Amino acid sequence: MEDPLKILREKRAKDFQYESGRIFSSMCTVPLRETLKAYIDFMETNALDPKIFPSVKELEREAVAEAGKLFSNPNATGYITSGGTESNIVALWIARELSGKKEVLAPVSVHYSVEKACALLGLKFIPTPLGEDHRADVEAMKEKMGPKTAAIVGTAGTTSLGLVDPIEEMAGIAGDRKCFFHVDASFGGFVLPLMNYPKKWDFTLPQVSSIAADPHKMGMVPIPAGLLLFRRKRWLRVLERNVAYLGTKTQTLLGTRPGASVAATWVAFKLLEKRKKAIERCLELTKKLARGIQRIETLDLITKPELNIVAFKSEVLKIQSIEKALERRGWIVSRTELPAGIRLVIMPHHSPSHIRSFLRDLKECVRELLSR
Ligand code: 0PR
Repeated sequence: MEDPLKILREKRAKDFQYESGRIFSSMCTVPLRETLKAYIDFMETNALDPKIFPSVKELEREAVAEAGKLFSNPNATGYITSGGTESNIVALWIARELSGKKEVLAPVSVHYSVEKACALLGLKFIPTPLGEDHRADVEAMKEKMGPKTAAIVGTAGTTSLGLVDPIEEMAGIAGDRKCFFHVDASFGGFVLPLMNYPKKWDFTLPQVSSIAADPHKMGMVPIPAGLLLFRRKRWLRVLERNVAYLGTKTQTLLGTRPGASVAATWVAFKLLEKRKKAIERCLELTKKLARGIQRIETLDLITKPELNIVAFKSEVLKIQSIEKALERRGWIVSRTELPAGIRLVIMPHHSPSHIRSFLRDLKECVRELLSR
């Protein structure tokens, strides 16, 4: 019989590798050596069962405390989730339980997991328009808020353009109605605090109720790892279940959960300087890439990049043809919908030479498509 591990290796070898620099479609990346080591060391641990693994409980408490400090509320509570989707589901679950209301307002740019969470929780998802700057139109959102609004959601680092919604203005309208305000910083949460971002977006604003931020995106932690934080300790207790047969209680959506993700996230908080450097490199490369794209005729940036995402469109060429032409040259990119364009996420696995060769190929693609 052929060695099954050999078969696995062969299959795996057909995947794209982050290290090749050819993946521009992903918010995930190569984990830091230390976070990977922590992950492997805790591979068999289960965060559900602190009787067997007390270390995991301790590490989770410490990681949440670090995250609380990072997001300007040392008293925040929360836990390590499997990623942005779980965090968004649980935040809205708690909003529903606390408010007893059934409607959620979010700009159309919100990640699709918010609509999914609403469907799961029996909540009505009400999308609200964007302003000309592609960020939430706060006035339009205010008009749609009413006595049934359970929560509003803002995004710090939108999925398609990497923009930060006007969180401070949104906090204003949430405060007026004493409404739960969830900030999805799944992408931006591990970037904004390390780049001296000038605007307020986190628990500094007293109306921000919860924050999702994913270590498995810009935190350089292996998949799966998300972080969900709440302003008040008592809110998470709404979900508490007694697990009598284990002599424990849980406040999480999942039962068995990887302690490996907890250990890896804990280590990530100890590697602030390393991550800061990686982020600075990404932001520098983002500028280079954006400048390069601006110089290519027929291509236009959709917006000035705020985080490490560049998105461009074309009035002349079809987006799908550009995507295909790039694919033929071995590049993986993703798309934006509003407006139709190409999205490039610049991650720690990218180097200056990757950006240069991507720009060279993009120029060639455009030339090829124009000459057809
Ligand atoms: N919130 C925002 C703002 C997101 O961008 C995402 C994922 C989520 C929540 C959901 O997070 P999880 O996927 O962790 O549940 N956005 C990524 C993206 O659209 C997901 C992704 C990651 C897609 C890696 C592809 C990929 O290779 O890029």
